[in-house]
Formats: sequence, structure tokens, C-alpha cells
Amino acid sequence: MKITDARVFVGGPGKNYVTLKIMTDQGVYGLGDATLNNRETLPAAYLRDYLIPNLIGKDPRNSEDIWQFFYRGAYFRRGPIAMAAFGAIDMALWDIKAKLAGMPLYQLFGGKSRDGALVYAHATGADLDDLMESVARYVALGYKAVRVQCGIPGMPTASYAVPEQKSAGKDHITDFSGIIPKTEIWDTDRYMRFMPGALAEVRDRFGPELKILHDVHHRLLPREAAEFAKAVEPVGLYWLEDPTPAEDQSALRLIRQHATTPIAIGEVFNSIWDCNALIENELIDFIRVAVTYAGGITHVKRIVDLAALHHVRTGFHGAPSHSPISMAAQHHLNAWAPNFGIQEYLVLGTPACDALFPSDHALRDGLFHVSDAPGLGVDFDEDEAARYEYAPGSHPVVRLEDGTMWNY
Ligand code: KDG
Ligand code: MG
Repeated sequence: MKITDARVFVGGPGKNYVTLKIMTDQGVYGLGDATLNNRETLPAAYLRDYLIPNLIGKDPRNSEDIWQFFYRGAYFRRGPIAMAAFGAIDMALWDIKAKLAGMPLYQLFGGKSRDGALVYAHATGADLDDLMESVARYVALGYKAVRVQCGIPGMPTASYAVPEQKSAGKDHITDFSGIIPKTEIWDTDRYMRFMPGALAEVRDRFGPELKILHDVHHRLLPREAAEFAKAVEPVGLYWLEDPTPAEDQSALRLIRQHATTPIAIGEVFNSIWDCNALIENELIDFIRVAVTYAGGITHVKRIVDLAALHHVRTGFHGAPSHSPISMAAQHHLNAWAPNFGIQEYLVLGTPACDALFPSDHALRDGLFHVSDAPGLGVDFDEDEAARYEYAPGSHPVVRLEDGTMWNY
């Protein structure tokens, strides 16, 4: 069996999905996702210019060797662009393998460990009342877990994932007016004074059963993060995410020494080498890698197995940036993983998105039910894809009030 061709498509409804389709001489094809938010053309070029020419003629069933060929073969390896490109190939090869077996992908990992996998959505508000309404809407929809972000009184601009105005919601963070970013102003003191109390009010309003998550989005210094994690202990958060920038892993030790609040980190990690020390030293509770830019299923499964040895559960990244293809790969891992925790999942299943990526995966009562179709269980409609093209977009950047650059 041989790979005969592979093509990359960039575009989608309101997003620049990077979709890889690998064709074989037996008519079976596989799909992968290399979407890297606001840098989408780069993994697409890496695939087209360097990887696809090396794929043609290879046996698609040898997904491990093909992964090793690209990873070990790249002298300048790792990093989000390369790992997203490797990841897309890897997903497509697992899709082919499971289609050949006539089985849903999770069967190849060892079958299902659960029927429905817990997901969380993003509740947000310009202020606390607005946030309460947003949380209530998700609870009414059956969600058992919500991530909670809130506008901070006195903060000069809205901050991460918070709308400028009440009732505006905020599912997307990309601004498609161009590649010159907008600026958010950040004030740690105001955040530290307000946010623990806001989280406590959400807990009081919604009771003990709701799983409440919060994303600091890398904004705090290690000592501040330890103080914050300790201050929110009575809230009983399901997790506190990215309290500090991920580069300084010793910060996680300081947080651990001061608080028992569960810590989730890893959405910007690209490899097992970014998180093995955090996992082995049991400094985190949830690992947030994404199959997209952490090298696909082959590599992420290794991370999941390492995490399982150290009581670290999965909480894969699932921001709207990922296409339904990589989300499907994660849903299959979630169905299997003995150390599954939760999946970030925003229902952005607009009719246009469903038409581009048809599937029968289903969300019911806050639990995700993975498709039983052979392979990943997602298809890609090339006629629909022809309607879209790349649109340049950007994340905001963050500065302090005096103009100093800060972490987005
Ligand atoms: O592109 C960046 C987003 O994926 C990120 O900001 C989302 O932090 C995020 C989250 O937890 O979903
Ligand atoms: Mg996050």
C-alpha cells in the first residue's frame, strides 16, 4: 500500500483551518489538522514544501516510522510549526489505519473506557452579572463544567477572553481585521483584588456540583500565582490554568508548595520534552497539550501514558482554533484514556462548519459521545472548502499601563 498524493487546504467559516488530505493507492484517504492560530500559512508551507514530497510512495500503515522519519530526520525539530505539520500527517495516517481496520479509532488504542467524556465550555462576562448569566446559560444547556472569565473593575481594557460590552459573549479571540494586533492593558493588582471573590460568588450561586475552571493565561509572576492559587482554595476549582508563563517550570513548584488548587498547563507545549519534568515531579494535575501542535496522536499518546504514571489527567486544549478533525482525534483519545480528565469543547458547530466537516460525533448533557464510524469519524467536503480562502488575523498583545510588554 502506498501514499499517492497529499493536499493542503487553508480556510474555513470564520477561521483559517489547515486541513491535510492524504490519498492512497487503495482509495482510502486520511484527514489531518495543522491549524496553528494566526500562523496558519506556516505549517501549510512546511507540509507542502518539505513533508508531502517525502510522503509520496511511503506505506501509510507505518505511521510510527513516518513520525520518526520526520521528527528525527529534522535537524531543526520541535516547535509549534513543525509539530503541527507532523501532527496533521500523523492524524491522517491513524485515520487511514482505522478505516482499513473498519473500526472507530478508539478501538485501536484499546477501546472505550467511558461512554461520554466530560467537556467544559467558556462562560464569560464584561462584569459579574454578565458572567452569572453566561454560566447560567451553559448550566441550562446541561454543561457540568464551565471555564469562568470576567471583566475586572477598573481594568483599562477587557482582558483575555472577556468581552468589551455586556451580553457580547466572546468565543473567538482572533481579530480578522489584519495581522497588526490590538492591545489589551493588564493590571495584576486589580485582577488579584477582584478575581478570587468573583470565583467565590460563582461557587455560591451555582453550588458545589458545578466544576469551575479559570484561565490566568500566563499573566502572573510565580509568587503572585502562588498567592492566587491559595486565595481560591475555598472555591474548590476544578483547575487553575496557565497561572504563569510555561517556560519557567520551576514556578510550578512554588505554586505547589503553597496551594492545593489543581493546576492545568500545556496548551503551548509541543513535545513530551516540554512537560516530562512537570509530570514526573507531579507539579501539575492536568496536561493540556493538543494533538494538533504536539505532534499528533502518536506523540500525544506517549504524553498521556507518561501522565498516567504520575496521577496527571488529560485536559486537552480545545479552543475554537482547532478544526473538527483534530478535535475528533482528541475525542477518540478521550474515549480511551484511563487518565482522562476533561475536554475543552466549544460548540461552534455552525451549519457552515458542519457542511465543511460532516460528522456524527455528538454532545449530550455536557458529555461528548464519539462517533462509531471507521477512522476519525469526520469527513471533509472539498466543494465547500473551495468557498473559503485564508484571511489574515491576530491575537491581541498585552501591555501594562506604563507601556511595558506583558504575556498574552
Ligand atoms: O490561540 C490561542 C488560544 O488557543 C488560547 O488563547 C485559548 O487559552 C486558551 C484556552 O484555554 O482555550
Ligand atoms: Mg488556556
